[in-house]
Amino acid sequence: MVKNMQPIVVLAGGVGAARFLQGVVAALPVRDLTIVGNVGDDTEIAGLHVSPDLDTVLYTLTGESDEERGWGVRGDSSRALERARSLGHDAWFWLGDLDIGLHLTRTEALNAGLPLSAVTTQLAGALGLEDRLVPVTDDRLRTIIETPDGDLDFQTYYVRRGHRDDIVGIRFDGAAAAAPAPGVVDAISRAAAIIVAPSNPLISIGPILAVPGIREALLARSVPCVAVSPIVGGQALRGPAAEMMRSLGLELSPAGVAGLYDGLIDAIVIDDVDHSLAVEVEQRGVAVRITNTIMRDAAARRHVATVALEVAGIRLSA
Ligand code: FO1
Repeated sequence: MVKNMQPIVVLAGGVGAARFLQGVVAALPVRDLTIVGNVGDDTEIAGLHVSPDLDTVLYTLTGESDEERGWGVRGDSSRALERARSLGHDAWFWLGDLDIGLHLTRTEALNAGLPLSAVTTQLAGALGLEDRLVPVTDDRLRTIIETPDGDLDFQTYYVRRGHRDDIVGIRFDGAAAAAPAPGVVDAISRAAAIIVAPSNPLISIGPILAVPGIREALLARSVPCVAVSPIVGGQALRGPAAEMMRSLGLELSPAGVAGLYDGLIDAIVIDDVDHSLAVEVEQRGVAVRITNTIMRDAAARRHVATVALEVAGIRLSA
């Protein structure tokens, strides 16, 4: 990392963001990259603090992730969970053995009083992450999915109940009282560019924007902020974004995404299949770049990242 370089800040959720970030890292061998991660999905499983989105980014960028699933450690075993299940533990949330090792370490450090950002830095350093990964806040923030039958915490909605419930609302418990983690606002304020990764705008980027100070820092920017649409051809690239947006009556298109980021982004990268929507997006005052955004392999991830960085005015060396 080169000192005194202005950081590039990426607001990131889970799998889509992690794959995009692989592209960023490949496109920018020399960089000062700050990844601001979502913690709304965080959960406690049998007392262990699990941070799925932070871990997905961490495992992906350190080459450990399970590429097919997108989360967890590649080739991980499940002996601990099988043992626990045989002893009566209700194992609805799959935790591999190596992953449990990380959760034990994180939980112990948190219980000893270390903030999540410091623990994340420690874990990232130990696993060899070269970039700065920081949770948006050290405070407790949890995404709650409001359904006709009551409130569900995010992982109960998503994993335990298989995201089949209708959604009447989404809220971020703890957000109003949360403070940005150390360095987050500073990184946004000093950034050369800000990128919103192709993540679910409601439950991945939403919790980040809900932390007081983040939206204000973004609104105060004098550098480009560019989003990559996670909605392609009326579908989400991954996860439940499509059914959530539909449930809430939101327009399921890059224009709908641009609307959710109203005032916060200057440009959005959309997929070739959505080219006819460019005018509608531009009418919202957001510039559009059209390209193939499907991030199937390393070359495709690098391509999407390169385009987003170029749109954000970042010059890339050949
Ligand atoms: N997703 C599942 O669909 N089922 C699981 O059992 C599961 C376990 C899990 C454990 C650790 C982790 O970091 C992620 C895990 N995920 C699982 C994925 C996670 O629910 C989602 O990736 C995010 O929370 C959505 O962004």
